[in-house]
Amino acid sequence: MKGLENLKLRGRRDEEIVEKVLKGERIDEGEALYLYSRDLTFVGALAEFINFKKNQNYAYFIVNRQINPTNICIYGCTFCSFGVKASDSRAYELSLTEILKKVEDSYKNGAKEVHIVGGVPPHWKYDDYINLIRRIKEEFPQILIKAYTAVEIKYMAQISKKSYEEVLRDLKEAGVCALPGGGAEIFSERVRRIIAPYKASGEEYLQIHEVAHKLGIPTNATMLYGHVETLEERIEHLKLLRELQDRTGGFQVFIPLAYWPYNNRLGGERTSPVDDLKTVAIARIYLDNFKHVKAYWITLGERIATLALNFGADDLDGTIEEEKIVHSAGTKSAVRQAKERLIRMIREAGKIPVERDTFYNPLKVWEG
Ligand code: V47
Ligand code: SF4
Repeated sequence: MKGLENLKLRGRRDEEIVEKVLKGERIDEGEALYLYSRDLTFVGALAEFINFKKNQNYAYFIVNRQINPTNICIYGCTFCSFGVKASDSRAYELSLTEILKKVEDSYKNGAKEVHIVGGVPPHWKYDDYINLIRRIKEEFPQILIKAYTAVEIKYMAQISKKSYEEVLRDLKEAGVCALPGGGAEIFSERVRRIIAPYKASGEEYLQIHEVAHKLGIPTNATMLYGHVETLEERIEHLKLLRELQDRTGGFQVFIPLAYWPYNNRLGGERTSPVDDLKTVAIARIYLDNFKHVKAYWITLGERIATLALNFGADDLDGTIEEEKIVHSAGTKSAVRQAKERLIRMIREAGKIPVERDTFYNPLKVWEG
């Protein structure tokens, strides 16, 4: 990739940032914040320069299936349109047989991964969480299981009186190979008091991911943006992730999640395309110790997700098959994508599609 010589610089601050990016040095929090005031093409060019160094022209996707076993949840986060009380007419809970059938269908269609995340129901016992994984692994030993957010893991530790380490060891032994990044939202206590006062705190989220990394379980990291947080609070969130990644190297990917404001108590407005793309790009520039940034097409929509591949993202997530969390909050994206469509989106962005597994091992490259 070319250098950044054609960029229009607006002053000393721009020069300093460009110099750092060219030298592969990290930018600080003040610079990350400043980038939000710059135009999209400027931050996009810097982000793509870095993305190219890390991933060349490749962009990834996975054939996977998301399973949300239940929407019953004790936590009542105000931004969430998915979780409901057990007494709610919308409450559902899949049986083990139904879940295994979903995994079987997807497996037959070439799925390499199941992503399991749900509400936290008051009646689930510790063994329910563990047995679900064990049964999937027994029936489909080839499929990779990315399961349970830090929120669910904290709850499991609470009800079993086990440490995070013991819970994570049990999950690993049962068949979990990676943790998804959900539950991070925004780490700031001020924001959490408004949007998620009861579930695992930011500090607990980070502790659980750190323990997972020490046990050799890779994890993903997310940030839910576009509700009541300030730009400073977004950057603070990224700072905490970058610091943990410096200590462990266990994060595989960063996933910015655009907030959808419908059918929940928090309400608000949708994020703008410029904000979405800047957030992807600034994350790509600031998180120099993350290899991958995901453009999650469910929250971004297919069009912005495709564009994001030219603004620092190198991964689209996957075929998904079924998604309830963000669809409850109003996203108009499809619930599934054919593999061919993901390949087309990546090609449209001028990148080379790579089908991957959960760990970003390439399974097939569509060169040419
Ligand atoms: O933690 C909930 C988010 C997350 C809304 O690790 C909402 O590969 C937008 O984390 N608007 C769960 N987002 C999903 C998640 C995820 C998804 C895909 C891949 C991976 C991965 C992780 O969904 C929750 C929350 O941050 N969410 N409500 C909403 N109204
Ligand atoms: Fe429950 Fe998760 Fe929704 Fe919070 S975001 S209410 S923990 S399902």
